[in-house]
Amino acid sequence: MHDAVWLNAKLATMAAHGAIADGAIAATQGRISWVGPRAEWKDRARTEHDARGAWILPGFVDCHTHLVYAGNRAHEFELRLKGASYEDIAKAGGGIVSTVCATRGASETDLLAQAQKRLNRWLAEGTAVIEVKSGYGLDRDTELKMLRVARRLKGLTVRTTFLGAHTVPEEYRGRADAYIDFMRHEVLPAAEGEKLVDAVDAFCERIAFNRNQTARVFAAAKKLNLPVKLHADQLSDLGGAALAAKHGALSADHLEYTSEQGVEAMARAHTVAVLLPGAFYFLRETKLPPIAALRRSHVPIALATDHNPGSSPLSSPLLAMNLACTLFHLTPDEALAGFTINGARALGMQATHGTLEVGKAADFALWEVDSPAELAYAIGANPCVARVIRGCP
Ligand code: DI6
Ligand code: FE
Repeated sequence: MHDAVWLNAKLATMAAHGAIADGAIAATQGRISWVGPRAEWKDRARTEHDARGAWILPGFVDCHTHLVYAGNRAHEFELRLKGASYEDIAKAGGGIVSTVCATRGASETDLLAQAQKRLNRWLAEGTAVIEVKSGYGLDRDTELKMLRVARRLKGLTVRTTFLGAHTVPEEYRGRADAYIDFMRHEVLPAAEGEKLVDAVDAFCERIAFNRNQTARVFAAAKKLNLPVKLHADQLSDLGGAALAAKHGALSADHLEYTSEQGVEAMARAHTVAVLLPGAFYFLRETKLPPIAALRRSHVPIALATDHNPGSSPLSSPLLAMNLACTLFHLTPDEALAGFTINGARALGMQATHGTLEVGKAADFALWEVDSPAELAYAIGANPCVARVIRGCP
């Protein structure tokens, strides 16, 4: 006897089963306990739901966000429209550092209320897992405060990533190496001590940290047995993707300036490519990530919103998929895989999320569309009619 079953559904399993035109999916104790064609469903369930012909997809996995922060950067948007570049603004003391100021000044309660409110948009669009980074604190108390807020978010599964190496704060200006040591020796161990960290990330870029500094952050993560990921080659080719691969990173993210060699290194290391079309669009970047090379080398491609107040104030997985298709020429199938199976891989969660398969979390969403491709096609529509989390509608 299963707890619940959904009948009269079309299933996009994102797994070996592929699409099932007339399917059934059952959940028991929060996990998928049966999935297949309706004609083969012979079991019974305590509750029967009629999906009314909706498509059921795995709950989306947004594997790269900076959801927790205070304030906004609308003013910088105006400056950029007048010709200033993202890097100019950062060098003049704006950018990430201005969000750091606002975030340091906000209480944990306020940060949580703001982030939870933002999160509603992801919930409404069928999201089951969201990754949330720190990195707007850059001091011990605020980094921990951000991670605590992330852990307290409700409505879906949250994965936290420590991004202490996001940029150098004012008080360490000109002393990036000392700052990295502070993060490695004090802040990361303190955060890990409170069990606030699921992975460690860094921003390897001209306006942030070099390869050597990034490698030292990775070494600290390794010592604590934490997986790593990297903001790599977003604004310039610093060899970030290859560095991430060398350290066995779960993912390398952005990748606009990544070389062929970087892609090959990622393929060998099974590092997932996380593409972030929101930042590409909002910064009016023109250099495309190496999509053809990624496909050729069979590097799994994940997509994410990169939601943050500076470079990607994007709160919609659906719009991110549309942008990935229009700007990066991904196919709708690739975009859907990017927010399901490959998003899960980018977080090391492929055993529990990303597909509709027996044993995985019963986290899925019902969509009123004729085909899954419509989810990547429509702009600004939200055809999500229901979300199921751990088997509960
Ligand atoms: N790359 C990004 O796109 C975000 N962080 C990063 O390392 C931007 C963060 C910000 O501008 O506030
Ligand atoms: Fe980011």
